[in-house]
Amino acid sequence: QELKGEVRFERVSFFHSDHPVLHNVSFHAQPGQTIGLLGETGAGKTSLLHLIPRLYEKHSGEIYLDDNPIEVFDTKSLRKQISLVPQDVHLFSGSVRSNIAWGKENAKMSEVVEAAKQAQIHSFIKTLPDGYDTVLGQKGVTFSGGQKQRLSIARALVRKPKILILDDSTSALDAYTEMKLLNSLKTQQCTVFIVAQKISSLKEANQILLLHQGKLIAQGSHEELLNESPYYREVFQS
Ligand code: M5T
Ligand code: MG
Repeated sequence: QELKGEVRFERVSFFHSDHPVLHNVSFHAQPGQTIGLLGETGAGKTSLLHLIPRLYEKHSGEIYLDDNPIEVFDTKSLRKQISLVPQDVHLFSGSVRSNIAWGKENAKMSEVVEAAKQAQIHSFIKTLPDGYDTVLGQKGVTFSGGQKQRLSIARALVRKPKILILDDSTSALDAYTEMKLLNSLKTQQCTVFIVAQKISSLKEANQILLLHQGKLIAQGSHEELLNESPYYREVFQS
């Protein structure tokens, strides 16, 4: 089935073996919205996001995608339409182009370039000795942390996902590059989930979900949370 990008959690709880990780989490993301996730290390951000492409099977409560229970989707078609940029970036020692097209080997060159532009890495690639044909690790070409992150975001975008999950994927970007990237994502017809450590990365999000020890302790826009949540103000403001 083709996704529209709506995601709804209703009282979702989740355990890693016997360890409680998420407790009674409810939220509703509309197609095209940007949803920020904030919370201390171990709060459950990655676990919550991994439920969306069904990387974990057993949860209680309900998860709906476009009003259908998530269980009706087969995982293969789901993962085609949901791109997840994991917390740890994996690049291999092939060309820049093949790294971006990884998992979508039939991608046209124009699509690869478009994705790289959206991910704010195109102009850097143009400075490499062989451009998109440059092989990572050869001719002394190495990527910085932030360049790796943008390459892996380009890899996610080339699949033209309906849901894009950025799990701490912009942590190494400067504020200006991050803002340009998030603005370019807004022009996609795509729901974006973004984990960040700083409020400044999430100011423009339609909703921010604030997790604490597996519980959603606040949710709303930046302005709403500033007014309503002392924890938000104190812990993440800097
Ligand atoms: C949430 C525990 C982890 C933590 C909680 C992946 C995984 C996690 N956990 C397990 O017990 N087994 C596992 O296989 O679950 O972890 P998270 O969702 O990874 O938290 P986070 O993404 O908010 O943290 P971080 O550090 O990425 O900001 O108690 O031990
Ligand atoms: Mg995590």
